[in-house]
Amino acid sequence: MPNKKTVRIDRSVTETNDAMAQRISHSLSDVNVLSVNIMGSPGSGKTSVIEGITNTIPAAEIAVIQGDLESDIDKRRMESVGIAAYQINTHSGCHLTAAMIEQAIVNLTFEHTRFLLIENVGNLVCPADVLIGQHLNIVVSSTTEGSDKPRKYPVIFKRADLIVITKEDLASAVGFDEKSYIMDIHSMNPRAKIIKTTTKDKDSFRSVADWLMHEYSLFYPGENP
Ligand SMILES: Nc1nc2c(ncn2[C@@H]2O[C@H](COP(=O)(O)OP(=O)(O)OP(=O)(O)O)[C@@H](O)[C@H]2O)c(=O)[nH]1
Ligand SMILES: [Mg+2]
Repeated sequence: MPNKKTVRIDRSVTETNDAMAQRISHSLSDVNVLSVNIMGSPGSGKTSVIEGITNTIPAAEIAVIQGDLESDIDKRRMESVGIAAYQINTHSGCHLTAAMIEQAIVNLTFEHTRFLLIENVGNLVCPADVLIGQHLNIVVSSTTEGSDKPRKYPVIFKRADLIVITKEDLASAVGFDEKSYIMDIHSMNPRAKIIKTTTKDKDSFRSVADWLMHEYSLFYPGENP
């Protein structure tokens, strides 16, 4: 009887990705850049959050990598607020990978950059477990998706350092149960910070910018923005 051989493709692919992700985060640390993986459902408001923080953090200090299946719509939105952006189109891929980020970084310049914001492909499942060289994870979660999302998609919420609840202006119209949502988050990820925003109040994004600047000061003491 022939010997059985097991080929562990998944494991080796993950190891290669994770090793590359680690190199990326170290390289960014070397130049005092904080990288943030921004995840959330399609249309949850990820790009709007990045636009919102430019009222507080100068656009010159932010570089953005945009991940979408197709189009450069979000890249152009970034450029219209003065942010240098690189668009990745994954075509059928439901998440970014470290190799994609490495390619993007080569094409971006980081002269005054302190924050590299990576808007992942809109999806509450696939991006959760794939390292892409981020120092921190933000999950953007809109009231219109429903307050049951943390319980249905716990992995991504457990990974979050910050959860931004967007579309606060629509919360009562869609019956968003904020109390149960926050209780669920606290039970699965007590260390996650939660911030509520709405594009109807531009000041609501200041707390997100303040959180980013605070995290920056913890990662790079003495290099405060
Ligand atoms: N009423 C309301 N609409 C919002 C708010 N934030 C975002 N939107 C709208 O929601 C839609 C999606 O917002 P985006 O910021 O493009 O969402 P996204 O997560 O980047 O979307 P994808 O990149 O396509 O996954 C847009 O029409 C926004 O104008 C908000 O706070 N209130
Ligand atoms: Mg977007």
